[in-house]
Amino acid sequence: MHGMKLLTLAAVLSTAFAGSAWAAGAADSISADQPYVRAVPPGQSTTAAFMVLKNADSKVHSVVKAANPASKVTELHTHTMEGGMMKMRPIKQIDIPAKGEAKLEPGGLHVMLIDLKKPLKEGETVPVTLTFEDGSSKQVDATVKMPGGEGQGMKMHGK
Ligand SMILES: [Cu+2]
Repeated sequence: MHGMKLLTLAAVLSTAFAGSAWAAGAADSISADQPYVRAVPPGQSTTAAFMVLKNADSKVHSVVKAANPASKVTELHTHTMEGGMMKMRPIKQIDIPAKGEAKLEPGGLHVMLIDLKKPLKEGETVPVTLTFEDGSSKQVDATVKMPGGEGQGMKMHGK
């Protein structure tokens, strides 16, 4: 009887501890505004997801991984100027400043969707899962939209 009580108490304590640890997770501090995936013509097998990530916390958080069911590969990318040409390259993480935001937008940071499993239809939703530096994660539902007249940066990615 006595042993049972101790076990129960230990379980309650560990649950409470885990609960508070997760409550302070990065995912709880981050929100995603206006997430969308760029609609691409049939035959184009890569596209990208854009959004504004906002950090309500007083310390920096980082997206270290992204995943989605619509493409075989998902990467975090940025654009850099190389010899007067805009080029995309994979990056390890996207930092979201304390009480600040990180803009994922055409010509800048983005989540790259490589090797689409099937063509994406406008209006369709792609659930993008972002994983943060502490292992917490968040699902962001991105709507497939036609590009609003931005540049054609995606073309340089090849494939
Ligand atoms: Cu890219």
